[in-house]
Amino acid sequence: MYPDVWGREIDIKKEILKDFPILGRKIGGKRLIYLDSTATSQKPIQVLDVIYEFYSRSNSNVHRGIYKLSEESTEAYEKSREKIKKFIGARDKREIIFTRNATESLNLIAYSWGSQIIRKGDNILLTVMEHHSNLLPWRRIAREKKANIHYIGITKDGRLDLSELDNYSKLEPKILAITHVSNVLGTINPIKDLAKWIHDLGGFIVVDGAQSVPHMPVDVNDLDADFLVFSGHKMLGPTGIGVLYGKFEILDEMEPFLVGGEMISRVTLKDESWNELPWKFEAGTPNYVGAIALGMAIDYLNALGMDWVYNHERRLVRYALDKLLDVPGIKIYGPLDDRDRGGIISFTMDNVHPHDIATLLDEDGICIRSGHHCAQPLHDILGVPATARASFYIYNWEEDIDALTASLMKIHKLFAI
Ligand code: 7TS
Repeated sequence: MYPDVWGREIDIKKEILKDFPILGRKIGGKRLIYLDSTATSQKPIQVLDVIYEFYSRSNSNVHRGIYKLSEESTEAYEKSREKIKKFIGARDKREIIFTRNATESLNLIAYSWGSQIIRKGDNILLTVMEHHSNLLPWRRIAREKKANIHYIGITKDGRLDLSELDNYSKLEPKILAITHVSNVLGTINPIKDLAKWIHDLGGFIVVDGAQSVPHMPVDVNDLDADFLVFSGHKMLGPTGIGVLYGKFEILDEMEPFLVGGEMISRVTLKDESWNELPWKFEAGTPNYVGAIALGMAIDYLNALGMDWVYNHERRLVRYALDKLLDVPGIKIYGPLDDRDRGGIISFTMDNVHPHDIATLLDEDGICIRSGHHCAQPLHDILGVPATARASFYIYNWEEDIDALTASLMKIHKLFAI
């Protein structure tokens, strides 16, 4: 039992499951068990309703009309920005830029700011556990500017190898671009310590929060992150809406990424000047309905409380690690300690390809992802081309893990030599 926002005791499990219509679906006659929230989360009815309601009642473009509908749209859009600001502990709502997703946010930072501050011979520090989205934009800018890329490696148990930091200190990296939580290993990285480290060296930290912001309390001021990015669709929101947080003084100095409508202050036939923050970075008609629906997703998460979300997943991870380690032939990647691990478990099974695992689990209604999860360099280091990955969110419970374990036991028997 759990107190709801009004302090009533409710059965939280029933309440949550009732909010996700898709989870009532059957796959091949079996209950749908969704264990792929790292790729994208499911959406509660409250978020779906906002989208329908908004298009049915208030739809009109933002920041343009001076008629009632347009004022309503603009107000709802900007209110959502305010909610996001509070959710991640930003100081000023001008520090919140709406983008399409984490990938676009990272490209924006690398393209606009990276190209302003990176010079020939500079050092950019990444980690070997980055998603391609936090790897390729930096590699491109490094190639263009003739800068150097370096990678912090990992230990055998899938944590960052912090013993390498002394060597990197000597290089005085200008940027450390790092994921908060690995989408393969589940490792939660010590961002606060690393921010202090890079700031003491005169550099900046870009935090990929795609797998942290949906799952745990994140406070940009506490972390002292210069930038933080995340995607709405991984945190109960719709696709096509993402966020870029940046410290005001940095964003203010940055040149825009895309140019065109809405991001200007004045255009003549000869020259132009840019709009104020945050609109300088929001060229063209934004996904305002997506932003408003993301605001509702944040209301939903806030009603549960991010501490509850984090503790719920941590309990599931502990339970899953214990259960899965009992399946013969299974190898789990990443830390086996639930204290610094998010709700993501990648694994392989002797004699079975991860794609076969995913296909066979699908026959039991269980959705997991298999492949390299857009982290191919990390898989090279792990020495496997692919892994199977189960991941958890607020609508998963121990019975989902029991079902996963039972199916994996069956698969092991099928392939046992
Ligand atoms: N960074 C991390 C750490 C991610 O896990 C992902 C998506 C992204 C960035 C990119 O997010 P997007 O919304 O811009 O696509 N990760 C995954 C995954 O692990 N499986 O599917 C998408």
